[in-house]
Amino acid sequence: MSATVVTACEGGVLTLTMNRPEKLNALTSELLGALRDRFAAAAEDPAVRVVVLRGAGRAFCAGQDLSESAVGDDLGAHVERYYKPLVLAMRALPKPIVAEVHGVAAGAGANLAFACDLVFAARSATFIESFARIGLVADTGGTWMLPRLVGHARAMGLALLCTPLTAEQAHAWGAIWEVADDAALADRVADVARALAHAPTQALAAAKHAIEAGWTNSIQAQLDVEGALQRALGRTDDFHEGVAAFGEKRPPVFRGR
Ligand code: T3D
Repeated sequence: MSATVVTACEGGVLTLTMNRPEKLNALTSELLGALRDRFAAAAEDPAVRVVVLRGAGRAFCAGQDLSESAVGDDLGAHVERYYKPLVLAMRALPKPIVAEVHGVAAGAGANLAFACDLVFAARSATFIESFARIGLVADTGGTWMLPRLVGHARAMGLALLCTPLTAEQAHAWGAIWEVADDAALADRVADVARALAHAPTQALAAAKHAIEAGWTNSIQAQLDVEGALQRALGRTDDFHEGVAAFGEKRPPVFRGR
């Protein structure tokens, strides 16, 4: 197991900590590969019901490690080999991913956060689409995700001007779910992750899948998606438990099945 990603799983919550604090968790091939492997494993592991992605030290992630030898060789091959499978694994994961962002999230680090399902940021955090500062285009799915999150005009401003986006602004623009006081961030994310780990996992997976599918579907196709998902969910133990608990006026106990 790679120490560049510290892994902890407790109570259904898998916490992945990017762990190169001296380099603001800049993404080496090893770190990227480890993240991809952890997300792939999480998909198969019934003990995992939610994933939290965070960074060690004073930052979330400073993007691609610019000192790595792969950089400058064939960046397209590097994107293909590491970034693409990582983002696809995150988007396909049938479990929610929560980003806990503090300090700076720059370049691929920012877009890694935006590829998560819920982003919580410390009030002092900043997101920087810093790619053009070094002559690159936003990657890690940023050109797909940003306009969907903040709209075309703001996505263009972020990509062309590389202006740091404060957590408050990111929240006001709808790019992230919540801003927490710096000292409260970890506890807030832990509370939310715990709640998600006790939620009906398959229903959350269906919501994630359906909302993403809706970006490209017609209303008719999307209604079909919803119908198919609802058919499957109607046969889950968690649906029966949810209805039974409602009738019995007690909190439901969802097992993710
Ligand atoms: O290969 C491909 O597939 C291409 C894909 C590219 C995807 C991308 O992510 S491109 C964008 C890459 N990231 C950046 O351009 C950001 C570079 N970093 C910065 O601009 C600044 O470090 C920050 C604004 C993020 C933070 O500034 P500050 O002043 O808080 O910290 P610092 O002093 O600059 O950094 C602290 C250390 O981390 C420092 O190391 P040192 O001098 O103490 O030994 C610095 O060099 C290192 N560091 C920060 N970012 C990176 C990095 N080392 C390697 N790669 C980095 N991206």
